[in-house]
Amino acid sequence: MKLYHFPISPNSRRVVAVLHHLNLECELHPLDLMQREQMQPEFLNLNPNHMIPTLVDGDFVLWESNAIMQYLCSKAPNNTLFPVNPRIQADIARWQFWQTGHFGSACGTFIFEHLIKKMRNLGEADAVELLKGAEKFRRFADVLEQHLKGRDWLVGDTVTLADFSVGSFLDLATMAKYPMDGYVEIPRWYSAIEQLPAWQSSAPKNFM
Ligand SMILES: N[C@@H](CCC(=O)N[C@@H](CS)C(=O)NCC(=O)O)C(=O)O
Repeated sequence: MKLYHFPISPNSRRVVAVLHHLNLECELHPLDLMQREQMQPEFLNLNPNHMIPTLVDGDFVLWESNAIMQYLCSKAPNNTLFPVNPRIQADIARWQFWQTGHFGSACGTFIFEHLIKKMRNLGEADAVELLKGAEKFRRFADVLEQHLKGRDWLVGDTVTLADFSVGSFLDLATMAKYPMDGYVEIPRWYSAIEQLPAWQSSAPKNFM
């Protein structure tokens, strides 16, 4: 298998963490998004959205990080990240969709305004966008905070794909200045993710 990725992207990192957690063999092929390497014709043939992560497994090409994570679990029977149980899988998928549709896009405003603009010399952060972003962030972070009360992990009593998917965006919380004040459960839960060997070994090297 071969994974096209960009190490600092949370969408990439969570896939790499799953590869490490499951001990799966996979060649990691970084694409430098700052150099627009995702626009190369060979890559566009694999993913016309020009987005990483993208997995190639023989003649099967898969994009969308959460789909890739689920697919990787099918390669490791009896894994506990995505156990073969319809309700548990639906619960995990619920958080993965929630991350993509809501929480990740709320974090995305801060990543764009505070990190990407800096990396690409696109000017100062826009105060109006940050205000709108903070409202959206709090709406969904409040749901996460509430859910985590009395729980170690998002689904059941062990780490699952849900934690890697939702947690992946928190690695940029300080650098991208998410409005984290007042939250207690979210940092507690994320620090448990940070202790996982697979999360540690998936960390981007030499970033900013
Ligand atoms: N929903 C997608 C999002 C992937 C995504 O947003 N990738 C970004 C980097 S974080 C990307 O490749 N951007 C390059 C581009 O849009 O040209 C997933 O979960 O895989």
